[in-house]
Amino acid sequence: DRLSLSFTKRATYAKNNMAKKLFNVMAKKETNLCVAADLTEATDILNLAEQVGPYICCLKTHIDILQDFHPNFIKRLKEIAETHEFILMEDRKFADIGNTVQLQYSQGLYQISSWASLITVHSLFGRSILDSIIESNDDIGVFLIAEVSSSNNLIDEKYTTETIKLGLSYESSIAGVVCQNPLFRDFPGFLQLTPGVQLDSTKDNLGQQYNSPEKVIENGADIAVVGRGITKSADIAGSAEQYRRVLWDACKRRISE
Ligand code: 6AU
Repeated sequence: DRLSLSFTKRATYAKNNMAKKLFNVMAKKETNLCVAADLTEATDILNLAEQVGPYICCLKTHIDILQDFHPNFIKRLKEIAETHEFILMEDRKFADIGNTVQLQYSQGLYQISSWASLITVHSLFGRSILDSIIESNDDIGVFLIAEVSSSNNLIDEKYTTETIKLGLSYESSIAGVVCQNPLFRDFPGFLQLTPGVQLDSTKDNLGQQYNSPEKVIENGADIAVVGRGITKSADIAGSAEQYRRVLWDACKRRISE
């Protein structure tokens, strides 16, 4: 059962390079916190990255919400990621035919394939979406979306099960799965990324649903994504440190080897 294994041990099971890297960063920095940098100005994201850097394993962006995107922003973000040893994830949630996804992934304003170590991908379009991404860049860690945190979403059990199967058949490119439940306990090389995490709230007014840090770890999360719980806090660094500690303590309780 992956839930009882240490992250150092799980790194040895990972077939995907980025997953290996992520496990090792998590173990070294003692954190399973990923911050969702959902801010619209470049300097705000850079300031956030500097403040939360010491406490996170991963910083997740939605690059297309930036009002003032410039390639220099990526250069600076990469420097901060290197200094604080965290990994960049672009939460693009690709969902289209292979040809279009290839263009969205490697062309356009954002050139995602040139800087994001991790990306999110919908399983909806099947194998061709993964083939097209790997053809553009085989040194990528993909998180496949198997479940979502939004209320009244349309994903059913079959879709979730088929998503896990698809992921398992692309072991060397899949870093893990975005989900809310422990769906793949027998595959210690995969990471479970769980969003919808907040200490002070159970929902927002647009369908987002939150669980506590303890609850998501109990539900199998290896990495918890926290956005507004941290970005809206008056003390960003203090709040990131607090989420890191609560998540890590909860995680330590389930690890026995
Ligand atoms: O903590 P929040 O609600 O401020 O932000 C949650 C972040 C957002 C969402 O785009 C993302 O997590 N997210 C995802 C991801 C990571 O793919 C899936 C999902 O089911 N729910 C969700 O909120 O950046």
